[in-house]
Amino acid sequence: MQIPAMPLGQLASWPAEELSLSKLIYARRVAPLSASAFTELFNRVVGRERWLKVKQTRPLGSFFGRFWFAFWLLACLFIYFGKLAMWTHCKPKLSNCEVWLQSLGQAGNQKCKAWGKRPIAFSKGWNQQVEAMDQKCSSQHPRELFARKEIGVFCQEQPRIGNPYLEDAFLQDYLKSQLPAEVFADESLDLEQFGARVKDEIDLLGRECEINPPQLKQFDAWGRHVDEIITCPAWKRMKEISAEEGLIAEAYERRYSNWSRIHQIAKLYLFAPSSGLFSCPLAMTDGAAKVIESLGIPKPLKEVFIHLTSRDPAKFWTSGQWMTERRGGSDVASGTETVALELPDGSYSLHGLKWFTSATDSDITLTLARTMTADGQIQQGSQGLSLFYLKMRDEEGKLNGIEIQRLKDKLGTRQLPTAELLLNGAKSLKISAEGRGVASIVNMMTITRIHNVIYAVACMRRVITLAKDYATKREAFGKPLKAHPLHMQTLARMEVQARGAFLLMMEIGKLLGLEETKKDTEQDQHMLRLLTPVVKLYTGKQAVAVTSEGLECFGGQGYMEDTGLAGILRDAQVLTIWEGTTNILSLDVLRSLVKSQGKVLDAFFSTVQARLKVALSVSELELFVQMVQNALHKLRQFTQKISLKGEAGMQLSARDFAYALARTYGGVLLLEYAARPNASATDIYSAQRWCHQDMCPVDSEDKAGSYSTGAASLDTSLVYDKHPVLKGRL
Ligand code: UCC
Repeated sequence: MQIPAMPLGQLASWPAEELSLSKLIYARRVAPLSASAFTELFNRVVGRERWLKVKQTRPLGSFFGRFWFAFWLLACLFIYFGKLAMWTHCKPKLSNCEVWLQSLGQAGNQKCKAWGKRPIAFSKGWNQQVEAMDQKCSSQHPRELFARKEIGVFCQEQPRIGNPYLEDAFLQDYLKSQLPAEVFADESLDLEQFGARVKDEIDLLGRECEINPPQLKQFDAWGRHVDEIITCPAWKRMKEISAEEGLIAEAYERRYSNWSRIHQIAKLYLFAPSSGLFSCPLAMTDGAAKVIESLGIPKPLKEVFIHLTSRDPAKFWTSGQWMTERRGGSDVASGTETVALELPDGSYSLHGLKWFTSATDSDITLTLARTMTADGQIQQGSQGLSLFYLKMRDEEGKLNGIEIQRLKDKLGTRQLPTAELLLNGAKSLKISAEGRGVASIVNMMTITRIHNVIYAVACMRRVITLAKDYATKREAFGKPLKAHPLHMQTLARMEVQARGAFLLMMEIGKLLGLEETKKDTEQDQHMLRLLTPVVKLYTGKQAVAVTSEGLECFGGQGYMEDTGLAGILRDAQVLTIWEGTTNILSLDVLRSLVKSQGKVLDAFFSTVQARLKVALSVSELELFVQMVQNALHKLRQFTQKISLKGEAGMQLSARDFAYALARTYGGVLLLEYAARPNASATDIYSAQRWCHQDMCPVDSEDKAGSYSTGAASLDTSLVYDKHPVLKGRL
C-alpha cells in the first residue's frame, strides 16, 4: 500500500485542538521526524490531551489534574523504555504502531548514548503488556486515519471479456480447419457480429438476470390465484435475442447442410456463459423441436414446430421438459406417478406432481404420464409411460390446469425459474405411441445432454478467458501473475482440459449434423449414441474442476458474489446433475453397449485406430500416439474380461470405463488436430499434455482390485465403518 507523504510543515501548523496522539503516530509513520521536532510535537499533544482530561474532571490546575498528568507522563516513559529494550534486543516485526514506538526508542537510544547509559531490561510480563498495547494501537489508529483521509489509491483491475469469437483463436482455427471455405467465410462473419453483441449487450443482460432472479406471485391483490412467474426484463430480452439470432432456427433450417449444427453450437458456445442461463430453455426448446421432427412433424404439432424454430421474437416459443417427480429424476420408469385420463375429444387431462421443472415460464412442455384405462387401470414400469405435449397457458393467459406450488431454492442457476408443479387436469395431447414415452423423450434428452456439454465447455472457456486477462493486470510479489510460472502452469492445465472438451463437443456436433441430414453411416450412429453420455458426464465434471480452479486464480475475489465469478462455479455444479448424474450416464454407456451388442464399442475402436494413423506422420506426436494406443489396448483387454461378467458385473467399473473412453477419445482428437498441416506448436503441446493423464483409469483401478470379488462389500464397510446407527441397517 502506498501512503502519500505528509509535509512536516503541515503537521507543525496543525491547530492545537486538532492534534492528537493518533495523528502524531500517523505523521511519524509517513515522514521522518527529527528527535527535536518530535519532542516538540509530542509535548504539544501530551499537553493537549492532558488539558482535555483535566477539563472533563476538575477545573484547570487542580491537584488531581496535575496528578493525572504526572501519571500519564510516567506511563509514557515506561512504554518508551520498554519498547526500546524490546526493539534493540528482539528486533520484532514492525507494525504501524511499532514504527512510532521505534521512533521513541531511537530518540531514547540517542539520549541513552549521549548519557552513556545502557537500555533498561524489563520483565516478561511487562513486555506482554506492552505488546498487547501495541496490538490495540495497530488495530485502532491506522484504520481510523485511513477512513478519514482516504489515503488508499490502489484498486484491483477488473478482468474483462472482449468479443468472445475474436478472442478465441482456438475456435476460429478449428472452424477454419473443418468447414468448407464458403461456409467458414459466412459463419465467421455471423460469429464475429454475434460476438460483438455478446460483449456489448448480452453479457450485461446476463448479469441483470443474475441480480434479479425470478419470483412467484401466487395471488393477486384481490385474492385470485394467479401463479405468475415474474421474470426481469433482461430475461425476456434474452428470448427475443435467441429468436433474432436463430439460436434454435439455425439447426432446423439447415442452410449449411450438415454443418448447420456446428454453426449453431458455435453460437450457443459464445452465448452460454453470458446468457443468464437462458441456455437452459433453449436446450429444452431444441429438444422439443427434435422430438417433433423425429415424429415426422404430425399435423397437430406443425404450428408448435414453427413457433419453436422461429426467428421472429413475436412468434418464438420456448419449451420445458418435465421428467422429474417426487421419487426422483433418474429412475424415470418407476418414479413417474402422473396419470393421463382420456377426454371425449381424444385429448388427455394430466394429474400429478412434477417436482423439478426448469424454465417454468416456457410456452409449452413435453412430459411423461401413465394413461389410465376406462376401468381405472394403469401400467407400471417403462411400458406404461407415454409422452404428452401441453401448453402452459390458454388463449386468455390462464394456466392450463396447473398450479405452481413454489419456486425451488437452488445452489446455482438462480436466474432460471425452476418450480414444483401440481398438474390438476392439465389439458394435453399424447404424442408418442402408447407405452413409448421413454423411447420418445430420449430424443429430447440427447439434445439437452449436448446442450449440457456446450454449457460446460463454454463456462470452462469463460473462466479461463477472465483468468488470463486478470493475470496480465494483477501484480503480486512484485510482478504480474503472468510472470509467475506456477500460475501459468495452472492456467495451461485448464487450457488443455478446455481444448480437449471443445473437440469432444464439436465431434458430437458433427455426428449430429450428419445424422440430421441423413449423411451418417452406421458407424456414425453408434458413435453418436456412445459419445453423447460419455462426453456429457466427462465435461460436466471437468467444468466444475476447471471453474473451481479458475476462481482460485482470482484469490479472494473469485469467492465474491458481486464479482460475478462465484456464480460461474455455482452454476457449473448443476452440469453434473442435469440430464443425468455421472453414475446414471455411466450406466447409460453400458446400456448402449448391451443394446447394440457391443457394436458401439467396435465402432469406437475402429474410428480411433483410423484417426490415430494421421497423427503418426508427425514425429513430435509419435510417442503420444503410442501412449493412446497402449491405453486403447488395455481398454480392449479389460472390456473382453469384464463382458464375461454381464451387465451387472460391469456396473462397478462403469464410471472408470466411461472416463477411459472420454480420455482416449479426447487424446485422439487432440492428436489428430495437432497433426493437420498448419497446426501450431501449442496444438502439439496441448495434445502431448492431455496424453500425460491416466488415459485408462479402468485398467489402473482394475489392477488395484477395485472391481474384484468382495470389492463392493469392502466399499460398503468402509463407508459405514463403525457408524452407531447406520451400520446396523446393512
Ligand atoms: O429434466 C431435467 C432437467 C431439465 C433441464 C434441461 C437443461 C439442459 C441443459 C442445459 C444446459 C445449459 S433433469 C432430468 C434428469 N433425468 C434424466 O436425464 C433421466 C436419467 N435416466 C436415464 O437416462 C435412464 O437411463 C432412463 C430414464 C432412460 C431409463 O429408463 P428405462 O425405461 O429404464 O429405459 P430403457 O428401458 O433402458 O430404455 C427405453 C428405450 C429403449 O429403447 P427400445 O424400447 O426401443 O429398446 C432404449 O434403448 O429408450 C432407449 N434409450 C435410449 N435411446 C434409453 N436411453 C437412451 C439413450 N440415452 N439414447 C437413446
